[in-house]
Amino acid sequence: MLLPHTVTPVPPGSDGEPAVTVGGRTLTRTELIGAATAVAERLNGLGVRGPVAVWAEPTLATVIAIVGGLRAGVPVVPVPPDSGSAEIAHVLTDSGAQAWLGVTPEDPHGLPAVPVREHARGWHALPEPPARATALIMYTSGTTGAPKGVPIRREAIAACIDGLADAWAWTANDTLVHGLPLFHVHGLVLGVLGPLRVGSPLVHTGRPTPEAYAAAVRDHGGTMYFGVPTVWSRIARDPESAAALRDVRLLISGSAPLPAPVFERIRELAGHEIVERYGMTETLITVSARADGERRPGWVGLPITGVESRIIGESGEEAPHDGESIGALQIRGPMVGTQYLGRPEATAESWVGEGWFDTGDVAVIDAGGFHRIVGRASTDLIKTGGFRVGAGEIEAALLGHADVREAAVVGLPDEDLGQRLVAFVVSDGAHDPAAAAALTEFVGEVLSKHKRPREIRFVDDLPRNPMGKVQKKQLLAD
Ligand code: MCA
Ligand code: AMP
Repeated sequence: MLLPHTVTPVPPGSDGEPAVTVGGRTLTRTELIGAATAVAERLNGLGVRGPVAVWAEPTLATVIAIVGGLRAGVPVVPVPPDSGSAEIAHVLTDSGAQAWLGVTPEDPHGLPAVPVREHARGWHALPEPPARATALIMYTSGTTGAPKGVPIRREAIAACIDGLADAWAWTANDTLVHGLPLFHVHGLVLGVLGPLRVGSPLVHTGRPTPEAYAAAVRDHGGTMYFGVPTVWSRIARDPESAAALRDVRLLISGSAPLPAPVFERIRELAGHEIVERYGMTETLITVSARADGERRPGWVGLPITGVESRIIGESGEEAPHDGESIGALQIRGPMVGTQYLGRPEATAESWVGEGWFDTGDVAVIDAGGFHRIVGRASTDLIKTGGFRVGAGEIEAALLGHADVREAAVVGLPDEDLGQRLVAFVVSDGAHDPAAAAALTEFVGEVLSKHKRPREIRFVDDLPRNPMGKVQKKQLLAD
């Protein structure tokens, strides 16, 4: 049995079936279990009990490393392979990572590396770690400061995947296709551990391009597709690729709001109403439209099995579920996390008692229980191409540059990315395109490539209120 809390037993007779295909190369379930068990045996042999970092490139070796860590009961910390120096150092220190598992970055920060061998096999029966044990530590941005670690329990992963399997009628007969990064909940928990638990093969396309999604229907018989809204809006602009998805079973969107025009265009071109679902790193996926139910553009569906939700109005009282009243969305359920790693204050701010998590999203719920996400309470958490980025961390990175005196980052509306990172900068240096490019590059070296501003606007000063606080609403109106 492979990871009973996170992955179900192999369906009878399916050992030789493809389990995971990445970059055109495939491992059967037997091969994956053997290779991951060899990793787990190695970790046990070396006495590694603490967290292990995985450089989460989209490769078979990454999948083996992560499943191996889970088999050994050692928390896995996926590190974005486009991370800059400060971000890697932060994630390693904050998580207390003891080793790299598999590939290491250029600067491994003094940590030892435990090799991952694709062709090694181990067959020991390993004891199952407790259901409450931490499977993954995932890093996610807040409005200010460095990203926070979220410990994700084995039982939370199991509850999330089982709830989604029910909502989407997801079975071992499906073939899941996506090309999302393996260092976030979407691509990793849903996108890799999901198919392993359900028993459906995974085809990872490397990058989520329209052409690759279309080709996976022909080459692999894909039936279920995951994408962030940017992926679906690119497919909506590529009629040929969209038409290739006509006969698949389900198209699913999440991580950011799916624009209604994209929903409509995909319906026209592919004959599908996209299933939208909502979640967070801290809660995993909690709300979704159902495969056998209504899919309403602009709405994210119903709580999945075991989830309770409520909206809290400005008075602090629960707002009615009338489809119009707006409130702060709070969630609780078996897939919801319990804390930010080593941050009791931030934990107390977001976990507000009795298991309720305050999402920071503002929502409406209708009488039938359908949810609509209206927006975020803070303009400082930005979603760009489905990536969650804190304005504060980019501002801090920019202020680390010798020329920068002041910086304010906002997310401006963008047809392709949902929001586009724009930095307003007061600089002592040159105010030309070369200086802007140098600042962009600087952010990419310190943080991650996907946190680079798309645009730098040099200004003489930032709009501030009498208290000296930057008026971001004014920047957003620019
Ligand atoms: C990007 N480029 C730049 C800049 N930004 N160049 C200069 N300056 C910049 N500021 C470059 C890129 O490196 C790339 O170059 C080219 O421009 C195009 O970039 P981009 O437009 O970003 O497109 P992309 O690289 O194709 O990426 C789009 C994407 C990506 C594939 C949709 O954003 C993505 O993978 N998003 C998924 C995020 C995700 O999984 N989120 C889940 C978290 P070159 O072409 O040379 O490389 S949310 C979650 O887990 C919860 C629980 C949930 O609900 O799901
Ligand atoms: P992350 O922790 O990176 O997964 O980001 C979580 C945030 O993404 C949520 O708090 C929402 O703001 C946003 N989000 C995720 N799914 C959706 C969706 N379907 N519609 C609107 N926003 C979403």
